[in-house]
Amino acid sequence: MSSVPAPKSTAPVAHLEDSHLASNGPASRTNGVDPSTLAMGPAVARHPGDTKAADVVKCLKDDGTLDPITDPKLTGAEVTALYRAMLRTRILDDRLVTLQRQGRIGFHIGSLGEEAAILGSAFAMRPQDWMFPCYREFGGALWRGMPLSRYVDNMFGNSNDPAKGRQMPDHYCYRKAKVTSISSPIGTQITQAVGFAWGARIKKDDLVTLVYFGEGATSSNEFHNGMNFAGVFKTPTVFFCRNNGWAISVPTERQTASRTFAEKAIAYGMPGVRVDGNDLFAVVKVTRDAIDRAARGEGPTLIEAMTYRLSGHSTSDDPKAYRPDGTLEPWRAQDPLARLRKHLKAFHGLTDQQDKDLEAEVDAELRAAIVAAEKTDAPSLDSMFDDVFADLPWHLREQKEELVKGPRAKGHGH
Ligand SMILES: Cc1ncc(C[n+]2csc(CCOP(=O)(O)OP(=O)(O)O)c2C)c(N)n1
Ligand SMILES: [Mg+2]
Repeated sequence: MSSVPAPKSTAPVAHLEDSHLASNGPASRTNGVDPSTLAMGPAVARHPGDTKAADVVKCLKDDGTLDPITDPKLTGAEVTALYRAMLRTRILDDRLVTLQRQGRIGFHIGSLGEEAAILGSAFAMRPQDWMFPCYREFGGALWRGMPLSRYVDNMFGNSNDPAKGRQMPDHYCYRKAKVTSISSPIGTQITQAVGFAWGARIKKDDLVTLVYFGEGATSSNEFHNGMNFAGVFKTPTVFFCRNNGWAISVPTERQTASRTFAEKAIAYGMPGVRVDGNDLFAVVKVTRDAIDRAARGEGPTLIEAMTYRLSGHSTSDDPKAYRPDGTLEPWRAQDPLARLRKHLKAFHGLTDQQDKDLEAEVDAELRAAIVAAEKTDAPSLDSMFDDVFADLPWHLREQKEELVKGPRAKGHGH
């Protein structure tokens, strides 16, 4: 497969307001676009060089220093905690892929390379805000307090899993931390987040909903319905689009003819902002600004976090079948974890030994959670009839009786 040439940065210089939210200026469809790319549609975040465009909010520089204008001023303890959370997410991803390859779990959909976008935005949320995840945000849910065991139980679908193994892996939920359940059909969580926010506004509850979705979801009805409703009714919603370059095998330039995903906000009367999604500090800054704005009653914001999916879509996917050779390396050089590590070493005294110790500590925590989840029994076979009807209808009662007498009920792990 021939490799795709790295597109030149196509973004025009956009004026940024103090809050770093791009203003609702007039949209120019061809502004700054290299006409030679128009046949395929303009390239959108297909090369890390695109994140250097002037309208993309950045903070963490190559030398590990922070831009004082966009610095969200995190404490050393906060940065270290976020680094640990990103590291844990990465190691967890690695372990879960191995478990799937060994046939011990059925599936995993990871966030390799997208950790700064996910953790930075989750960090910016306030305790009273609600997270409506897509499916790659387990790191954010853990950050908000979902216990690791709760997540790993779902990965194994064991009897401790609240869904009792009736959902796919990576379909966790944790109401206590205000993390809603995962909706597999693309985009459905967007309208849910808008409706929830509208309800809160009517009740005068001080909360914001933050909804995650991939750039592929911008082609769903729900994206447009949700954005339109949120724009008209000024719901307190933050739309967080992880532009990771791909929707399974469909590249961003086949997803939209818009110059950027952020500019779609203009049509719905809300601000849209592009941020370097591999820059933890910039992500915190723009998300915090958007949440503050929503909380002040000024309405929704669309954030486009420019990042890259360094792995396959899921363990069921082999990106070698469609990802051109040589595309990964430039993004690997922008690895969000490595960039943060550099900052921590330069400004917070992180040593190689401390880094290794941290990794060992996280690893031990994960191993313990995996051992416990694997030892836990599978849900009982007849539990598949629970939780839908208060009183089982006669035909399901009959099926249940037949099932528990049958040979499958005697098996372990079903
Ligand atoms: C309505 C619907 N259509 C198709 C699918 C199959 N599907 C699962 S993930 C996915 C790609 C989503 O891409 P994107 O929104 O960019 O999110 P990413 O996986 O890159 O994070 C598709 C098409 C689905 N789950 N739901
Ligand atoms: Mg995507």
